[in-house]
Amino acid sequence: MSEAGGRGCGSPIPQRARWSLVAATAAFCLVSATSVWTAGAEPMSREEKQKLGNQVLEMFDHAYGNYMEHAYPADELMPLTCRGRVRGQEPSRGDVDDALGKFSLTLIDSLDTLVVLNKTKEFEDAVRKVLRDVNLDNDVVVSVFETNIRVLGGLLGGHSLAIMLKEKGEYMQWYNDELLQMAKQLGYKLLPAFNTTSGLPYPRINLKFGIRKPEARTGTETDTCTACAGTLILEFAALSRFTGATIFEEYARKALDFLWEKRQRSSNLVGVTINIHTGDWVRKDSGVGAGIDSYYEYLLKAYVLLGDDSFLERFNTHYDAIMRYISQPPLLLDVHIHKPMLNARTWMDALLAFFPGLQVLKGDIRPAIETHEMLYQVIKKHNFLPEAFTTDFRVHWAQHPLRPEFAESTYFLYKATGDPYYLEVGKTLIENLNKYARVPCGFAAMKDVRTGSHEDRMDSFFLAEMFKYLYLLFADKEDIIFDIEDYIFTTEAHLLPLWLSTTNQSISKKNTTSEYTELDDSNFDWTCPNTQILFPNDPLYAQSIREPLKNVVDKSCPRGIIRVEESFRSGAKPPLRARDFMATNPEHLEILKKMGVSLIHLKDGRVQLVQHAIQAASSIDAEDGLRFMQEMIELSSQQQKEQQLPPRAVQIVSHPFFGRVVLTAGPAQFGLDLSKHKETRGFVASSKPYNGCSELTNPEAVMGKIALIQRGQCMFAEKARNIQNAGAIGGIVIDDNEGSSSDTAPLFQMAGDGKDTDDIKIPMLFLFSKEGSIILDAIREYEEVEVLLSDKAKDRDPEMENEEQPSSENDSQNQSGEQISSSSQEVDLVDQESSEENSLNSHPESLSLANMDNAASISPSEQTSNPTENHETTNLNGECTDLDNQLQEQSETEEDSNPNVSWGKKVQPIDSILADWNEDIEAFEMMEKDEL
Ligand code: DMJ
Repeated sequence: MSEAGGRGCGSPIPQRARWSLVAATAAFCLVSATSVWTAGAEPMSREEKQKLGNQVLEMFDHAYGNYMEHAYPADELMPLTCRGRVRGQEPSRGDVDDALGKFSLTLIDSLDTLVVLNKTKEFEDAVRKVLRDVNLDNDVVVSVFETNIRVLGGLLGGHSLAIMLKEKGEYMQWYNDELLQMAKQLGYKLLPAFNTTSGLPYPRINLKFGIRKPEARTGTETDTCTACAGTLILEFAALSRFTGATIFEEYARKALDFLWEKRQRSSNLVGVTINIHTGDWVRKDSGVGAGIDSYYEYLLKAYVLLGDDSFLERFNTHYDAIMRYISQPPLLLDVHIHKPMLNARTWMDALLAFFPGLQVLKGDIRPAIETHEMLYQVIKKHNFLPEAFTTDFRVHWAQHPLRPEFAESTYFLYKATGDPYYLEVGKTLIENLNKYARVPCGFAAMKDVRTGSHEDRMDSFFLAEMFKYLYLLFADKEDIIFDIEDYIFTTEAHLLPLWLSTTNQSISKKNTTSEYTELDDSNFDWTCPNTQILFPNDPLYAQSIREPLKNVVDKSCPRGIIRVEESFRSGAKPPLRARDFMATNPEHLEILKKMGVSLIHLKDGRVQLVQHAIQAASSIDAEDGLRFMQEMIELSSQQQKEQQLPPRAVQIVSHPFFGRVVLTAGPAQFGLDLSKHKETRGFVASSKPYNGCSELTNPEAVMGKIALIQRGQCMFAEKARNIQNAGAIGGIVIDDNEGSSSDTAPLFQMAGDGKDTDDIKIPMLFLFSKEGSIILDAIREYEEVEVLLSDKAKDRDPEMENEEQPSSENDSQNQSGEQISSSSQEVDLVDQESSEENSLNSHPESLSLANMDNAASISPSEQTSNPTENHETTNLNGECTDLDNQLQEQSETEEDSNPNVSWGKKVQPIDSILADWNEDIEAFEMMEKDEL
C-alpha cells in the first residue's frame, strides 16, 4: 500500500485531508476483506443474517425495556429481583460499585446503541430523559475511569450521533448541544482528580466535592491502575475538540506522557498499578488484560483519532514488547516487567479478549485469529468466558458479568476477514445469552459458569457494547442509518467521529507530548497492512490459521511456564520448577539448598518451605529460589481450589421462571452428592419450626417436597435429619443474616456435626438470605414453587416451559451454632521469619467457594506435582510434546552446572535482588487478591 501524508497509514489519495487519512487507517484495516471472501466456512444467507440481527434487536428490547420499566432512573437493573440498583441501598460490592454515580448510568451508556440499532425515536426520548432527569452533582464517590468511559463517553457518543441525526434533517431537530454541555460539566468535575505531581489522576472522585476536601471522602489513595490513568485521551480530546476547551486533552496527554516515561525501559512493558505520587510501579506484573488493557487500546486509537504519530510510536514499542514476551500464541500470559521471560501467572483473565480486536486494528491478523480461536473454544466448553481461566483452560474465577470483549473481537475479525465463521461464532453467543443468561426481567450475569447460576446484576456495558457489536456483526451497510466507518469506537464502544482529528487540532499541539528522539523505530511498519496481502489470493487464510488450533482446549496441556525453560535452551540448565519438585528426590533437595530454600517436614506430614536469600549460593540461585517460591504459592492455591467442593445450583423451574432463574448455592459435606447423582426436583415447603432444629410439626406439608429451613440454632446435619424424618426429599437452608448475598459474601460448604453423617441421604444446599428470599417471594406470589437442585443448571428449553405442572476435625463453630467447614491450613508453606526471607504464608479461613484470596497451601504429599500438569506443552496442532524429554536431552549435553556460573546473566548485587524480591512477593500476593 502506498504511503501518503508522511508516516501515517495512508490513503492513496494524497489530496485528502489529514482526517481522511486517519479515518482510512481504521476503515482500511477493518473493511477491506469483506468483499474478497469467496470460500471457507459456509456463507450465511442474507435472510439468516437478518434473522439474527432481529434477534439482537429483540434481546436489546428485553434488556433495555426492563431497565427502563423496573430500574430507571437507578444506575443499573437488578434482573433477578427486578428493581433498580441504587448505591447505598444495596450491600456494598466494593470497587465494582464505584461505577454507580446515581446518574442513570445504563441510560447514558445506552444512548448511541439506540441509534446503531436504528431506534431513533427511542434515542430521541432517551436524550430528553437524560436532559430532564440526570444530575451530575451527587455527593457520591465514583471511579474516574468508569465515569469517563461510560458516562462522559456515553454523553459524547450520544452527542456525536445527535448532531449527525440533526444534520440529516428528520430527528433531533430541537437538539442544541445539550448533551455536550453536560459532558463539559462532567469533564470539569473530573479535572480535580488530576491534581497530583505526576499528572496521573486519583482513581476516585466525589462528584459534588471533588478530591481531598473533608466532605469528599476520597483523595487519600496512592495507587491507580495503568488503564485507569491511561484510558482518558479519546473522551477528553473529543471533549476539547468539540468544545474548544483545550484543558481536557492537555490533562489526558500529560497522564499518558507520564506513563510512557515510567515504562520499564529494558522490556518496554508497564505494570498493572502505579503510585500516582512517586510514579513507582506497585504491581509489576504486566499483561494485556485487567488493569492495563485499554491503555494500549487508547494509544493506537488516539493515533487514529488525533493523527499524532507519537501515539503510534508508543503503541508500536509496547506492541513489540507484548509480542515478544506476553504473546505465547494462542495464549497471552502476564510476565514481570523487569524479568519479562518470567511468567507472572498461569491463568488469563477475560478482559484480554478485546486484544484480538485491537490486533485487527493494528493489522496483525494471524495472532488475532489464534487467540480468538482459543477463547472461542473456552467459551464452547463453559458457555461463557469465565472471568479467569488457567493455561490448561480450567476455570480459575467462575463469574461472567456478560462482558462484551469477545463479541467485540469477533466483530472486528469478521470485518477484517469476511469469514462467515465469525458469523457462526456470533450466533453461538446469541444462543448462549438467551439460553443461560436471559431471565424474565432482563439478562443476569453468571455467578458461576460451571453451575449456570446467576448474579443479580446487569452491567451497563452489556447494553453499551454487547448489543452494538452483535448487531453490527450481522448488519449490512444499509441496515445502519449512518456510515459506521466515519467513527471510532471507544473502549466502551461509544462512537466518536473521525472528523475530530482536524477540528481544533492546533490546541493539542501547543502543550503536547514530548519529542521522540530516543527510539529506534526503523523497524516499525508505518504503513497500514493490506488485507489483500494478508490473505494473498487465499480466502481460506483465516481458516488455515484456526485449523491447527481446533482442539487446543480439549487436548490442552499446561503451558505458560515454558518461557523460562525456553530461555535456558541456549545452554543453561533449566531451574527446578515447583510442579516437578519431589521432597524425596535428593537432587531436588540439593537444588533447594543452593537456592536458599530450606524444607521442614512438619509432624502432621505437611511440608514447610522457607527461603533465606542470603543463604543462596549465588544471586542467580537466589533469583531462581524466588521464582520457585512464587510458583509454589500459585500451585498450592490451585490445588486448594481443586480440593474444594464446587458450588451448586438451585433453579426455579415452575411458572413464570421456567428454569430461567438460577441461584448459586453452597453444598453440604453430607447427604446426597449432587455431582454424582441426578438432580433432585420438587416443590418447596417451609418447615415448622422454621429452624428445623426439632421434629417437624408439619410433616404432611414437607413430605415428598424440598424443605426450606432457616439457618441457626443447631447443626446443619441436625436440620437435615429432622426434615428427612418428615419425608422431605431435599433441603435448602436459608441464611438468617438478613441481606447476606453471594454477591458480597464467599460461599461455604455446610459441614457435618463431627459424627457419622452416612444416615443423611437427601441433598442439602445453602442459600444466602438474598437468594433465599427470591424463593420465599415466589411462594408468596405464586404459592406453588418448584425447584431443581443440581450441580449444574439444566438447560432452559421450551421443554422445561411445558413441564409447568411436574413431575472435619478443623470445623469451626459459627455464631449460629452450626459447623462451617474450614480448610485445614494452619501453616502451609513457610513462616514469616525476617525481612531477608521470602516466606509464604496462608491463613486459616472457612472453606470459601467464591473467594478469590490466594490462600497458599501445599498438600501433605511428598510429590507436589499438580496431577493435571504433566510436564508437557501444547504445540499448535493441539498435540502434546514432552518438554521434559527435550530438556533432559539438552541438559545431558550441557556442561557441569556450577552454582557460581551465571548462565550468561548479569549478576546483581544481593541487596538489589533482595529489594526486588520483596517488591515481587508483595506484588504477587496483591495480584491474586485483587479482583478485576
Ligand atoms: C467495559 O466497561 C470496557 O470495555 C472497559 O474497557 C473494560 N471492560 C468493560 C466490560 O467488560
